[in-house]
Amino acid sequence: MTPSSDLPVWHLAGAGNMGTLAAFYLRDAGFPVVGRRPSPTRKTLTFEDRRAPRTLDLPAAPAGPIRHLVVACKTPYSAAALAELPLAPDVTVLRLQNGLGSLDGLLPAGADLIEVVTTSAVKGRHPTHHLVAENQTWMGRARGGPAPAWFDTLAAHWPGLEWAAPIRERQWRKLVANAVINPLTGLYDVPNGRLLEDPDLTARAAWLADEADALLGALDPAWSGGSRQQVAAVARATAGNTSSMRADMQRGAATEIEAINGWLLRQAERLGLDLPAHREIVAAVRDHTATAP
Ligand code: KPL
Repeated sequence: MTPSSDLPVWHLAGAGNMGTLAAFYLRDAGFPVVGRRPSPTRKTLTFEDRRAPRTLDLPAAPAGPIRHLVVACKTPYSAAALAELPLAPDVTVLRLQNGLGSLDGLLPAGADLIEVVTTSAVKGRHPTHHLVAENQTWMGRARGGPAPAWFDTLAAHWPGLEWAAPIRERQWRKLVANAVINPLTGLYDVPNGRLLEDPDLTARAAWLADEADALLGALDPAWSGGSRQQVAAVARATAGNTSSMRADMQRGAATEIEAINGWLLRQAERLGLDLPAHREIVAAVRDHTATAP
């Protein structure tokens, strides 16, 4: 499809695995997509099935205010990625990140923040990214509300994309899966499925899941709980995977613990609740990161 000049131009902050996948779908939908690097970048997407590898050129961003932005960097780099970006006062932001609250205080008051939750998986490193699983993706605002005008065009080119109004339940489900699987697999340096096989890890996972349910139930009495089972289902479906936090810890990179379990702890503190399992695991991950070679 040929881009037309009245289509939104999407700026990409964070051209890692998920950001690159989003850029391909946006381009397929006919939207111009530009990178944040000073020079043009070429990306390659490869597939599990027999589809031929595809390429995408991300031109450098034009000058002028940014009205449409995808934020897909790892959460610890959000502030750096957004610093000095010329955001329009009413910028639309697609947040494609783990955890919650990573853009709090970083966007203009009039920004339209659209949260993205996906069960698709992409692996690899710039400039080649490999689409491992193309599953479901939901977009929506925390407060609910209708889809923007461009959404249907994008959904026609983004397999499994749906609008969720509101999206909070999906976010909380994903958050709990990440809050249990990611730090445990990172600290013990095991694939996700090990949580179902090792009795000690299964017990620790249950403790983390139960605490998350207690907190989320206190935040919203309509929360249906059941996180032990939900987390086990995700661990089963991704049994052979290296979680993103395990991968970060293996290469000594900053982890997303503050946006995942840290978010749960901040909510608990507001409500005067203690979450000892999450408190301990956050401390352990911080220690690990601080002492990494
Ligand atoms: O989202 C994930 C992650 O690794 O960040 C899970 C669901 C745990 C799959 O690995």
